[in-house]
Amino acid sequence: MTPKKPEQWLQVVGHAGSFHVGDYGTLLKKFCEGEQQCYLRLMEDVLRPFVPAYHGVVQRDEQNYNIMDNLLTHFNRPAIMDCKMGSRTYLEAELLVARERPQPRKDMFEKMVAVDPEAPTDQERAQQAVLKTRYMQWRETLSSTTSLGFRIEGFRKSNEECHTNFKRTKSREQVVEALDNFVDSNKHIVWGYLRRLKKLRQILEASDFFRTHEVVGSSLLFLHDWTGRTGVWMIDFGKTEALPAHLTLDHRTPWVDGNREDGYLWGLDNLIDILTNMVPLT
Ligand code: I3P
Repeated sequence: MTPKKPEQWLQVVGHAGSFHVGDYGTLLKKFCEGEQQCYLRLMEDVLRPFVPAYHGVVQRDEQNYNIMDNLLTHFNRPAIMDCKMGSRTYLEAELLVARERPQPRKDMFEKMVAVDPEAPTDQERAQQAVLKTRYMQWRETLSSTTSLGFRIEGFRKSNEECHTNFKRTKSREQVVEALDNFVDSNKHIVWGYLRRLKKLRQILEASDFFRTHEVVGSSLLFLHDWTGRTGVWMIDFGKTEALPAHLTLDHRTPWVDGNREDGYLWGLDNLIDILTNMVPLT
């Protein structure tokens, strides 16, 4: 797959049709009120330098869009990678809905058997459908989400080569191989990413926003180009939810139903550790 237009490679790993390139270096993303609330709060938080700047809402063809900075504009034909963070990819709220009003999905059954025909249970096979939470949990254990607290969703290299086949990328070795391919074995780029990720970890540990939100299905967007410039930003807050007033998260404690923990920092610790082991000791 070799997408040519910015619109195409922006959504290499996102929901098809969710994005447009806006004017003046902006990106338009299909409106989601929860995501807007997150961006508004993030603009007031210490995490602000680690998220795209938010510029409000615009309507196009009767569809509302959130306007944000297009992070790609400051790079020269960048390589771009999306890593979905956390040890869980569905909200506790989604689990509740699945229990109270189960709605098995045929599209997810089909996606499941396309990867592993043996995966569905007898009941799922009879229904030719699976619950979304069951599909998401299966995807988590198949990939590195459960074992490492993050997974590579896809990347596009500067030569326009796209890699999105990471559903079974689970072990540390497989992750290292994929990351090494993404950076073309360039240690300088790995160092750049490590510096940025360590700073991000420090800021996350101090962030009021982060302490008070369940951050699920959110990604880190990695960008680098031939000039050696690197950058990492937090994106995708459609499934990031404010916690009740009495509750805060450390994002490292393992999830048990009800504690709302998402494993985000545990995943970031593992990602930093993996990248650290890809470069020589100083
Ligand atoms: C999709 C992926 C998305 C999820 C989407 C899944 O599976 O898990 O994160 O969207 O659900 O279909 P896959 O990567 O295997 O294609 P959300 O994170 O927004 O829930 P959806 O089909 O209900 O949009």
